[in-house]
Amino acid sequence: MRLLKAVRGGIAVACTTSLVAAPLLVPLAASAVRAEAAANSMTITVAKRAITIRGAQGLRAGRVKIHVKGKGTAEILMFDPGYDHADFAKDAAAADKGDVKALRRAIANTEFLGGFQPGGSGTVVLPKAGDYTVFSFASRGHADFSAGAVKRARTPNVDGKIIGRTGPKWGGSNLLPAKGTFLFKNADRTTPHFVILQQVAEGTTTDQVLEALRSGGQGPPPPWFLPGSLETATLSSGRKMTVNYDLPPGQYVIMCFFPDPRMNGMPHALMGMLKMIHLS
Ligand SMILES: [Cu+2]
Repeated sequence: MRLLKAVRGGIAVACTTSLVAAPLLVPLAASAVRAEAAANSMTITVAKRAITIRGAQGLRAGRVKIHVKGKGTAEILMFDPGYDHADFAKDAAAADKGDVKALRRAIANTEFLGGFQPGGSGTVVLPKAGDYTVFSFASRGHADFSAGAVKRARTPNVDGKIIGRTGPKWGGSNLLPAKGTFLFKNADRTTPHFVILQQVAEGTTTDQVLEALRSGGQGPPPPWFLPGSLETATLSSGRKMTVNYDLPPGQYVIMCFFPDPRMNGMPHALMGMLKMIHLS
């Protein structure tokens, strides 16, 4: 999971080194925090040493509003019986060093339910009453919480869709408003995915991006690389989340760097999971 971790840490992949580091995501802080008091919601703060949760008391399964603060992307996870955060952390570290068996084990025993980068917000769906864990590649800590019986909630209105499909490839909207909420759904039955939206110069092709990623990131950033960016946490097959965002208008490439065990841990973007969209 090396590349995945690198991206998570903002160190970024290949050509994107030094570039993904400056997300322009406008924090939706104030309004999100106020809304939290009333709804099935919580605020997660990711620090280097610890992850803390506010508002998880009395939380119910089903759709939960989440707001993330701090230093890293928060991932909501649900583990299979007999597998826990310690196992996951160990397998993730081993996978990071190229252990594909550990990568497979982590995927097989973990439901990735989504999450957000610092300043980000949206909704995830907790499938059932039970125990959940918040994890971040940017933190040594983790946080556990429990959810009660499923509470039915209205599906939020969305302005567009980003869909992971078997291939792996991207489906969904070609055009989104520059500010709004998108649905991210993983309809790929074979593997988890996450979303990185990276702004690029108008007219940039997926071939150009692929070439830059494969070149290994030596030298200055490519001229088409622009500052707008957003990332989500990972979703397992069949899961979905909604993501609030506010980005500069323009052309964006959608990428996923989740490592594929069938390809010896190659990130999906390098397998060609790239798509161009426009935000206007
Ligand atoms: Cu992927």
